[in-house]
Amino acid sequence: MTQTPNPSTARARALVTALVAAGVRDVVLAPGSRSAPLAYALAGAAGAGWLRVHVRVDERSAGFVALGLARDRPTAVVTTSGTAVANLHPAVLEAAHAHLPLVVLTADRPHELRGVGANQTTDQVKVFGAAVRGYWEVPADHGEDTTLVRSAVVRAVTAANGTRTRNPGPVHLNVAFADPLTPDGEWSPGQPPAPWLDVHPSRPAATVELPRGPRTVVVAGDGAPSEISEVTERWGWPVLAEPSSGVRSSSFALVAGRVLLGIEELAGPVERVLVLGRPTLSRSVSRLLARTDVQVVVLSGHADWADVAGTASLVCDQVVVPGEPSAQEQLWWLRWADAAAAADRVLNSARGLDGTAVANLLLGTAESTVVLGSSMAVRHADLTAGVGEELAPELVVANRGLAGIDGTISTATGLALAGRQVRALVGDLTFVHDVGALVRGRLEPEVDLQVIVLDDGGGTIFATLEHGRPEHQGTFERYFATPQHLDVAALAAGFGARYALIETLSDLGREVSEPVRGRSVLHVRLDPQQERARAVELVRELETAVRGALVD
Ligand SMILES: Cc1ncc(C[n+]2csc(CCOP(=O)(O)OP(=O)(O)O)c2C)c(N)n1
Ligand SMILES: [Mg+2]
Repeated sequence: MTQTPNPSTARARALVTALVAAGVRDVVLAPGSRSAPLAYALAGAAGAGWLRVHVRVDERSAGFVALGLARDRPTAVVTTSGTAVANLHPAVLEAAHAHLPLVVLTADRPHELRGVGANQTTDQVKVFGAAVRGYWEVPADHGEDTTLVRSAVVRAVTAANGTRTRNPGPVHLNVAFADPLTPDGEWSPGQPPAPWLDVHPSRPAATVELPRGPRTVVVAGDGAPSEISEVTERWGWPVLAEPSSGVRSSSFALVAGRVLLGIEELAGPVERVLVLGRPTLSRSVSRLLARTDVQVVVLSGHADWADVAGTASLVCDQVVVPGEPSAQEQLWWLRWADAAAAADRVLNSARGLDGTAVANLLLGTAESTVVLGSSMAVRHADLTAGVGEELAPELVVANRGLAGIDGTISTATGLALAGRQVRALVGDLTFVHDVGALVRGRLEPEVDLQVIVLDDGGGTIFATLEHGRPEHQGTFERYFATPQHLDVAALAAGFGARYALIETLSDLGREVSEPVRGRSVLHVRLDPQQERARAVELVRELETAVRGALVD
């Protein structure tokens, strides 16, 4: 006869069952004692093939691993109580701004142990503040009825998916467990549970007709509505798409969009701009969107939308543009296409190893998923490659929600665990920020992840901003660039990852033509001074070439 499980064990099993019923298939778990009932229940569920459990020691990293997995479907991350919970905050914030369904499950002491000096006990109630789409509390003492647990989980996962709200994002379930925390016997669950609640979206997407006529450009940022790339083909307008927008595969997407938009002869005549997703990478896009003489139309697949300057006059899900491009529209497109062709010639002219060339090569040949680190990695990619190529939109990923330089290797690991082959392009500081994510648990499966480090003596991006001006030279190195003593080879070796020094573009070409197998680190050593100068010079060169093409 089977014994009735103790309350914490019963609650944990009910929680895990409800998560699976609600569609969660991956859980990232960091170890702890208060969360033990969940660990045992997850082990049982994983044994029955209900879900996969990925075990990580560092909760900050675990949060980002779950974030990477959450790109494909809702993913849960489980921690014990105390500082473990707070370590999830960066990933929760990124998920909030990137609209990713991250289900945070934190273990807590029973509420009567708060504020009385109990070990590893703090106030976890709404600890993530406004960053989560919802907070649910499962108390330790609500009896044996599991309906409440089911109800909380289904509401939490529904909120994470944004099914009713069209506002996907992170959610927090804080679950109190009373002793005993260990089960009395093993759990061998049978068939996976069927969904017990069928939740439908609250209303269909709204479509608005947009007339042809005004000189229009499309700017696309991260989080652009999916499948929009194809639609842009019918519009016939120039598309200036950031790498992670999913819109660069449009045959109307142009390279060096941010340079083109910085040229008055091109940007000046723009009368209307269609914004897809949330562009964050360039000042020329922000300037365009701040203009009051331009009609700004925002397409958002979510409840909220990006309109930093407050200039938008229309927000909708989709637009239909009637008819074919007029002769005038075709000329407008050709003018931009010629300008981009001139930029493309500069970008593809023979040159040595620099950040842009690395990004160009990597995205130009991408069959695997490419994760772009914040800072120059994503900007190099933005300037150059992967435009109009056969690049599946979902292949380029970047944490643009808050553009942190933290958690990039962890995010890439999550994507690899989702079954993708992943190459991550990161700066040296971005690398060291999350280098701990290269560690592999002895009992965890290997992941196929290649990290390409642009090692350029710290934060090159700051050299491209005001801080790089000669009058700030005295503070630049120590307070902004922050070069580190980094032995990348030794670090890779310490984590058991393969290391290769990349000295030429053909070295890199060889590496990226091979499939990604296991963890590897490709080390691109760059001269800091040259790289900083190059970042500024290349933009000047592109501007000159584009202006030249417009005069011809
Ligand atoms: C978590 C976090 N801390 C600080 C910053 C501010 N920041 C932006 S870029 C950058 C330097 C990045 O250096 P590196 O990774 O070497 O990239 P590079 O600029 O050289 O391309 C810093 C510190 C940030 N974006 N995120
Ligand atoms: Mg750097």
